[in-house]
Amino acid sequence: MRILNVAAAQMGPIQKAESREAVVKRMLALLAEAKAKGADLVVYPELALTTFFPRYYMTDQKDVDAWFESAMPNAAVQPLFDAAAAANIALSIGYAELTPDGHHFNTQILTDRTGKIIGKYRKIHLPGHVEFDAERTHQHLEKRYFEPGDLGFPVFRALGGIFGMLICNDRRWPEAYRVMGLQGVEMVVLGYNTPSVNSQKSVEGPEQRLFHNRLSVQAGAYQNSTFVVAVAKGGNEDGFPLIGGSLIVDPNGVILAEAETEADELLVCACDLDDTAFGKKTIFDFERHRRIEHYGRITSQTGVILPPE
Ligand code: CDV
Repeated sequence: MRILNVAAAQMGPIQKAESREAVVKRMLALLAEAKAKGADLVVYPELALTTFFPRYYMTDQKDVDAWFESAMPNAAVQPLFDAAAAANIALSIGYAELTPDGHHFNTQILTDRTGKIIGKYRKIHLPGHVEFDAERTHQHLEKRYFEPGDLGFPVFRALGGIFGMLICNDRRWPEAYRVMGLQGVEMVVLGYNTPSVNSQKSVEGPEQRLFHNRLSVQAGAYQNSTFVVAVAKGGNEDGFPLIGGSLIVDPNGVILAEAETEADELLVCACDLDDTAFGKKTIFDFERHRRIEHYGRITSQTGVILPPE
């Protein structure tokens, strides 16, 4: 048995005017609860330190850069790293990363139990658009503010297991999970900010969004025999509602825990990483059953959806 107590630290809304210091206080409260419940790892959402700023159209790069972190940890976040290290708890946190040479990424990190960053993932599937789009009910400008991640889908040996990270829209892409599945991933941690209504299809509301969230997380888990810990930022951010629905799923695709609110809420599950072994040895034995000669379209750029005749 390799038991890991994982905590999904769902966060309620963060308003535009809220400071990082105020947000970190909330993250510390979730960490304290996680410590009391014996957590080994606490996972926070995508862009956990600020409101979901890609909904705002900005033209001045200084205004954009104000949402980014040029160091991690930094003064505002250091208390969280210190408290986690004192509690012997590892962290995974999403934030907007500005690199020393001026690149902008939507990033998730994994620390060890001492607060040392041992893994980094930069979001690859950036949804949304580059320019203001009046056709949409609300804007989603990730393509304007971030570059696609340049690190691939790496996995990291940590906490006695093999960990990978995804960020939000990535969870809808089976090949993103698969690349980590092929590296033996045992737990995928991911954060998300999913608007409650599809900006391009307003009949698609929260029920449908929650359904697709569960569907993509449960399928990713089952199809790669891995735990998946999916953590939302939910609730109403300055008039823009986000789904909650954080969930922890086992390697059979079964939901072990699911958030009941759209507020700050902690889910903790004891996950036996050895439970990933059966599926990996049997149906998902990639060496024996994989047929890569038929998968060319995934990497050849020839995938097109044909219009109806
Ligand atoms: N932050 C995201 O990547 N959100 C997308 C929305 C825009 C569809 C998501 O996949 O949830």
